[in-house]
Amino acid sequence: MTPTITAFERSPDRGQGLARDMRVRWALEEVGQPYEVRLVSFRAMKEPAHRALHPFGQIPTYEEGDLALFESGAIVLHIAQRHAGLLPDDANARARAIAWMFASLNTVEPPIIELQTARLLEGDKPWSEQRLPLVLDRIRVRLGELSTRLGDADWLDGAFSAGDLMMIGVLRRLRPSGLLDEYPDLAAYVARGEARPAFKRAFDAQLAVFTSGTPAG
Ligand code: GTB
Repeated sequence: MTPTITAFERSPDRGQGLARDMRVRWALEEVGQPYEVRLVSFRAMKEPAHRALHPFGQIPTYEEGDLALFESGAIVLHIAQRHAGLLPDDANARARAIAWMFASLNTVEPPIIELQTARLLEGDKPWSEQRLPLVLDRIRVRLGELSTRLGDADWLDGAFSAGDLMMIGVLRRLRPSGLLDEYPDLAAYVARGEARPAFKRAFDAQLAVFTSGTPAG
């Protein structure tokens, strides 16, 4: 059965692939599972029909027969468990790959979201100038730790896994900030992920949504 995911009808990132449907698209491409996309507007996301799929009125969602899922991490884990290619066969290695998925979402992404909140939503507050360096430093601590663990390896734990997919998806959100460039090994890690054919197919698919909705000229 072909799954259907949801994505922004008009992504605020203007086709940079920073919204969370990108992780789901990438996972589906990695395992060779065709999928359909239903584009939703910001208004439609908050309506009952969409909230029945996603209680918080967000994207992405995933529908496959009787199953409806929300949360990009849960969706990618579901895809990785149902198809070969994103999780190792060895039980311990599989558990570690899943730990990296959680680490990306619970340990690395929160300060990155904080930075976006500080800049986009709180940039005009009188305390913003004092807060921003604290937030930046919290991200640097995490990036330094991640860089130390990655070392000279190509991927976080052996072969490329759903753990790398999620971590790279999270790190890509730092692109606009320039912070990733302070860690050339992490920038190279992200570039390795982006060089994967499955990533490119997913990226092009989400970019096509943006370009098809952009008036020429
Ligand atoms: N924890 C959930 C998950 O992992 O799936 C978070 C889902 C989420 O935050 N979805 C966002 C959303 O639907 C889109 S990805 N927002 C609309 C709303 O809450 O009303 C977040 C995002 C948005 C925009 C950019 N960007 O423009 O660069 C990047 C990331």
